[in-house]
Amino acid sequence: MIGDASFRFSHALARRPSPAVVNGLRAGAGPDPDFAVFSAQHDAYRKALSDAGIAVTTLPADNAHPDAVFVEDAALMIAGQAIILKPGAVSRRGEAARMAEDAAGHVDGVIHLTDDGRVDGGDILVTGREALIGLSERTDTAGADAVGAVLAALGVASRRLATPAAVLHFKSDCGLLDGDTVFATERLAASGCFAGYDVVTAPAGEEAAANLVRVNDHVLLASGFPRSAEMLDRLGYRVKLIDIGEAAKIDGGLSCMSLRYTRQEAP
Ligand code: CIR
Repeated sequence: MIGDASFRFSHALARRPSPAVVNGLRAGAGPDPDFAVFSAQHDAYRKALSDAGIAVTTLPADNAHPDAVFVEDAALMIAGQAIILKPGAVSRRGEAARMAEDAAGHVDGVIHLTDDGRVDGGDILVTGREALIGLSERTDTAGADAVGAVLAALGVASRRLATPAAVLHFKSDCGLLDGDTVFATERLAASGCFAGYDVVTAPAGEEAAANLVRVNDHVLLASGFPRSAEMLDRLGYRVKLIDIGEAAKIDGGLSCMSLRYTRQEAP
């Protein structure tokens, strides 16, 4: 049982964007992000985590990997461990080794996946009960099963699910509101993958708002989605709007710019 540990955290790792971020991967042919604006938005993002009571460690930029600012895809932090993942995009594979070095010292242990396969952290939603692992263009069955086996050894149940077609990551379409409640797009919720959970559906046309992040008592929501903000506010959540417009140009969301975890206290 993960319980509130799925959204209550003491610490986070974030990586400063590098100037190479302008070359980040994107599905469409949209414009490059502006490095200076991206950096300022990243500063505000980290401040929002701090305001929610998180001690944020800012890792140095990784100039060799344009997408390295999206740290969530390289590791899964759970139960005091950093599970080092296997990013599915060829240009992102080196991010995992770098994250293994950077995460050591912040967690009790670093676990490497030994099996074949590919898995991005953006495809893993940890709820209060289990880890939901979406198969996608970046995460294959072998990768999902490899993470599932490690999670099982840590006492965490997991399920393998489908990500809607043409959606980058499972979590592009959902975020956790509390251990039993998810905010999700209609297209993802319609798959039935959240049966047994309370589901708040993102308003039509605001699908990109779905990747919100619950951190302690705050819900971080990308700005520009007024109906989502109003809906969540009405439901009693403390919504904090964050402008991540530059990250969005290269398909980045809120969850992917930090690895949130709880530092185990020494006995
Ligand atoms: C990529 O395509 O890999 C990056 N440009 C964006 C990754 C966003 N990661 C995430 O949503 N977990």
